[in-house]
Amino acid sequence: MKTYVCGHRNPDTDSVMSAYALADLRRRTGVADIEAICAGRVPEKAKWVFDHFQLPGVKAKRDVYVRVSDLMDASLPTIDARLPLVDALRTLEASGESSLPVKDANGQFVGMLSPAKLLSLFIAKSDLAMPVGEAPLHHCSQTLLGTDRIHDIRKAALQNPHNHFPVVDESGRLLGTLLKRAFAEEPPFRMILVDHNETAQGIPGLEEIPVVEVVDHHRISFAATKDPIKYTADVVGSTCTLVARLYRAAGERPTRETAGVLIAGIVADTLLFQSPTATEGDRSICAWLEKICGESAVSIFEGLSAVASPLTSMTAEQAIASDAKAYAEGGLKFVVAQIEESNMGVFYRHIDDLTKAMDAMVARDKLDFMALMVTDPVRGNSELLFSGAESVSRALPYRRGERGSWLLPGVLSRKKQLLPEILAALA
Ligand SMILES: [Mn+2]
Repeated sequence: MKTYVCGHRNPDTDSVMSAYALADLRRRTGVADIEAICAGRVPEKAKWVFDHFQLPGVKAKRDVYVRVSDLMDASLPTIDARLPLVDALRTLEASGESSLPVKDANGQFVGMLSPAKLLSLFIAKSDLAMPVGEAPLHHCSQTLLGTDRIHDIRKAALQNPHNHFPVVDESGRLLGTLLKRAFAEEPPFRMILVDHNETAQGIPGLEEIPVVEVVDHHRISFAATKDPIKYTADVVGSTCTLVARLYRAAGERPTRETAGVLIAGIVADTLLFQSPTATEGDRSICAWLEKICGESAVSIFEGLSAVASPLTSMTAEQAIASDAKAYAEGGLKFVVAQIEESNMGVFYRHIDDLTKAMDAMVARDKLDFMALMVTDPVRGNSELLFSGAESVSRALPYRRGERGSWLLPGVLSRKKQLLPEILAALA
């Protein structure tokens, strides 16, 4: 059974780093098949950290939906169409199944071998040395693609009178067999969530897979679970702080590289402890990690800050989407995106494209409004662009600057500073 460790959609550095480091810890403490993944594109800053510490990094995955190929029964044989029918029937008998798929010399699926279809041959006392491919095969069962989502094919398959479904790839090559009873089994994956706990913010498909652990520093909005799970939450500046504490609690010492990964997550989320979300707990665990890593938090933060900003390396829409969080509060659907940019001149040059992209995203996603917070971590300020629901933007306690953006002096945290103001404006 595979366990994925995954942060939120539109992943940030803390999300990716905490997934990587927690997977490493859980592997050491006995979870054999575990993999850190990234919900969508791996952000440039996270790539820099993995390159800097010469680590393989994490795999980007679009979703964790269970696919037909994940549930296929690999132990079931497939039958070569050139095999004498009598030998094919022996294979079928030995398998204990009532039906097995047959493939031709090129691996193409040709039909299902099923005794009921062969009765006419027995009545006519035909020669059972004939190649099985020339015997009457069963063709009407549902053929599945290995990439089909179980979610999409379950209903039709359960209504199908057959219990054996041939699985093929896009070119019709036989991959194996899916048994109907596989639908009744538990999904073959487990999830560990880091840096989020709301299903809506997680990787698509998450809702179908049991969550066995959560490590997070956000508000709790987690669904009731069937079984007890591990849940680690605290009011600290970074999920990596919590993961580092888990290492300590388990009596484990991260490697030099993993300590660096954890430092990167901490300084990225706390903006080198300048953010109001930063706590003494973040600072003290970071000091422990610096000793193990041999590199300072300041130098890692500088390395991260030098990575090209989304505003210069992406289109306006990509830059906004790279860290956009969706909310539904007070009957309104809205998105609050954040971009870090230590050169506000770059932001001013992009105000027009950003505004256009936001208007288009509001219309396309049928949002009530969208806010984009552009944060200058060096000077400790943010500016805000707003699209949609003017009643909300007017109710915010901010002044509008000469370039049309709202000025948010001293505001660094979307979660702790901006979101409460938006929720108050909605009320
Ligand atoms: Mn975080």
